[in-house]
Amino acid sequence: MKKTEEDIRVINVSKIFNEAEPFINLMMQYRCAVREIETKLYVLNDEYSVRFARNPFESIKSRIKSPESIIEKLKRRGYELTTESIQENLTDVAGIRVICSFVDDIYMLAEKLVQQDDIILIKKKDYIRYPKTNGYRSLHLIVDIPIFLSEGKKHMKVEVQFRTIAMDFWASLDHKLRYKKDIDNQDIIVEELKSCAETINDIDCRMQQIRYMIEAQGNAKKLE
Ligand code: 0O2
Repeated sequence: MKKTEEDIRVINVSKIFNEAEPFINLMMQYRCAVREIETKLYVLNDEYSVRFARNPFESIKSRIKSPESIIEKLKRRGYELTTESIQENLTDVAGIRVICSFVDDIYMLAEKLVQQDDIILIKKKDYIRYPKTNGYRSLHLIVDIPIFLSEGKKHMKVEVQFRTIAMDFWASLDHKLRYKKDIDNQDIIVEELKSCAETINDIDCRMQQIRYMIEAQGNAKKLE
């Protein structure tokens, strides 16, 4: 089969690990783990749309960390550049971002996901209840999920980030700031972003209240 430019790039970078094939295999396994989690989330979304006529999430974005970012993170943290080291030391090679309309749906989906008996919750960081000082809000889970390969079962780690649409909008702008050097008026931008984070939090709460009000009316009508 003809190799794509992307294949060639991954092979070249993976040579740094002195073991191109195991590295490529490992990336394939992380992709499989992402698919497993995505399927679980889509199943929950389908169930809620049929049973309760609503979708708990709006969209899902998934990514496998690029080989360059894997190398950079391992080096920065002083770890070996091996496939074993990737699995032992990095928990965000496979990443899924779940974008919801309402904060309640974030906690509901996260709970339903970790309740499933093949999932093990390794770590939870609740930056919604406890936002970062810059204003960043999201719920992060690191989960262990088995994938079933021809040679047997393998446990993989996946990072799942849950955010509202508004939190995602904020985080993508903040991300640009974090990766751009030499920005003028950095202090003003940081303060402005912090203030926007508070406004967004307020809007998320108000949207949630509106939904409660609409749902309460719907329930009252059913009882009439
Ligand atoms: P990228 O490019 O998005 O992948 P740990 O893994 O627990 O040892 P880490 O990696 O700091 O430490 O974990 P944490 O705090 O859970 O953050 C992981 C990811 O959350 C980041 O990945 C970002 O995607 C996101 N994140 C965390 N803090 C912020 C923030 O202040 N602003 C924005 N926009 N995103 C944030 P990466 O690898 O840093 O980046």
